[in-house]
Amino acid sequence: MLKALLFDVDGTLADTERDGHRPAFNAAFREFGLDWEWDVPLYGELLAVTGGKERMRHYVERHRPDWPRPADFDDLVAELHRAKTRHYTRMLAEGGIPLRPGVKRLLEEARAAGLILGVATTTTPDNVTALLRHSLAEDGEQWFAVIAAGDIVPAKKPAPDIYLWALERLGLAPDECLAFEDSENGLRAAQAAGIRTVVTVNDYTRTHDFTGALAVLTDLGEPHAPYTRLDAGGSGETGWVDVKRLRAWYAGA
Ligand code: XBP
Ligand code: MG
Repeated sequence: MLKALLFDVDGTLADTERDGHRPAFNAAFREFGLDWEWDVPLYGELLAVTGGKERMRHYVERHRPDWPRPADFDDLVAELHRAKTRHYTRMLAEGGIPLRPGVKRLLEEARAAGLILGVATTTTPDNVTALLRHSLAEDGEQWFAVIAAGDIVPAKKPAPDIYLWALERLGLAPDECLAFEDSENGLRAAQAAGIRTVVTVNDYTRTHDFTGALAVLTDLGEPHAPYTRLDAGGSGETGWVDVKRLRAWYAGA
């Protein structure tokens, strides 16, 4: 029986990467006097590495091999990342980044239907709290029975660890849940944990390989702005994701 919905955050609940995380990284680089600048296409490449600290290390290795690394490079990365989190959460508090279409509607409906809600993300816990508070509801954090985020597991997506951690906390089996993801790394993580997954693509991820997803959609859709289904299983279908539709997909209808 379907008991819980587990949500990725970045790219799934909101389009946070291009206009949230990316400028926050750049603001941190400027603050530290670094001439690193992540433009939109470069950031798309860097997203292959999940986790902000891991992404910065990867950038230096791949794109700035001649940059003289200080002896305390790991400390610098940690400091940069703290600054980036500060910039990012301030951006959310100041104007917010809106939730994607259908997200708030589905969360409200799922709660009312008695489904358990959870978060499984590689991003920093403070970022999740800020997004839920400023873009969902003042008490948005309380809507979720578990918030699995950041460094609580050492191996980030596509490793299944963050999902396995959330399942253990909830005391649920993978086949009692559905996951929501926007990226191939996210889908692989959920699949490796044995959780069937609905994918909503965005500009950075629409060319990813989503083989094995339960459904691949433009977004969750609203009655006045329906999604288009992109996977071969239901290509061209339009609609909006509600609990009834999720239960049908879950049951294999
Ligand atoms: C999200 C990420 C994160 C964010 C930045 O991936 O990869 O690294 O880009 O967050 P997913 P931090 O949506 O698959 O969870 O800087 O806090 O790591
Ligand atoms: Mg994501």
